[in-house]
Formats: sequence, C-alpha cells, structure tokens
Amino acid sequence: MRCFLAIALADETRAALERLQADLPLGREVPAENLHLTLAFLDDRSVAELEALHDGLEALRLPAPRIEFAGLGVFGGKRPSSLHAAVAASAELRALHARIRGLAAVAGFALPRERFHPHVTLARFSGGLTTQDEMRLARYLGRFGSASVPGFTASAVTLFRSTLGRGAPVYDPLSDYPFGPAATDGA
Ligand code: 3AM
Repeated sequence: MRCFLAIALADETRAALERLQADLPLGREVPAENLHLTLAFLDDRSVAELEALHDGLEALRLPAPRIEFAGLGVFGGKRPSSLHAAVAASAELRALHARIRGLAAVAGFALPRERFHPHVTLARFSGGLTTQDEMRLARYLGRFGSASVPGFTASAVTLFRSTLGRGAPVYDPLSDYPFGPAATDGA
C-alpha cells in the first residue's frame, strides 16, 4: 500500500493554517483534514515491509520534538508548484528524519536520498501559474509570508495510508508511534 510517515498537527495549528489557506487567491488547497508534516514518503510497501518498519518504530521513543513554524514558502523555484508553511529544521526533527531513514533501511527498503525541508503543504499549483497568478502569489506572500503559526510539541509519528482517487487523496492513519517525554530546555 502507498503510505508515508508524518506528524499530525495540533488543532490550534491546523486552525491557523486553515485561516491562511482561506486568504489564498489561487491554487488547490490541501483539505484541512489532510494537513500534516511529512517525515518520509514510503511509497508502495508490502505488509511484510511495513511490519518490519513497525517493529523499529515501536522501539523509537525519541524525545517529543517541538514543532515551530518559520513563515510561508513556495517549492518549485521559477515554476511554483506548491505553497507550504515552513517548519524549523531543528536538531530533533533532523535526527528523527535520519532515524526513520535508518529504520527503513533495516526494514529492507532504502528511501531515496533527499534534503529534508520540513513543511506543511497548504496548496498545490498544478498546471503552472499565469503571470496574473504569480502576481497574486507575490502579493499574498508579501502580506502573509511572515504570518506566525502556533507551534506545538509533537506527540507521535503516524503511519498514514494514502489512497489516490479523482479528488484529494484520502489519508488514513494506520498506527501511532508515541514519542517519549519532551526534551527539557538546555538539555
Ligand atoms: O507533505 P507533502 O504534501 O509535501 O507530496 C506528497 C506529500 O508530501 C508526498 O508524500 C506526502 C504525502 O502524500 N509524495 C507523494 N508522492 C511522492 C513521491 N512519489 C511524494 N514524495 C516523494 N515522492
């Protein structure tokens, strides 16, 4: 099945992101229930592979990372493809990402090498932007690009199944892997 590992959002965070989406004058919004912070896209995996990964994730118990937001951004460079809320790439999040890559390798599937840019996708711009859309996007970013979004302490890594269809994908949470207690400040 097609699946990915992500951090589900706190309600207050989701509400703030929904408000930012409501002001966006272009693109295809990610439905509120689909907003998440992807840690790793796992692609199509067999039940045996997921079971092997499950064992590693169950033993994870890393300190709960703080999720802090760092303004809005666009992926795709000169051809913007999506708008996201950027998440600060803290040492904890980077360590978590690296650990997940390691667990996937132990479970028998190496994940592709890619830079980790933690984010929550807010909207997609499939088919490219017209000049007018580009101007709308620039105005939107000028107004909301530094908007503050409430952070939260993550409680778990969640394995989601992603089912593609005609509309937005359907994401079903399959298992939660709770973090341990949050790291104390200065630790
Ligand atoms: O968190 P975002 O929205 O950036 O884009 C998909 C989404 O990421 C990504 O996995 C997340 C949950 O669907 N995704 C989907 N297909 C992908 C692929 N083939 C992919 N990431 C990498 N390669």
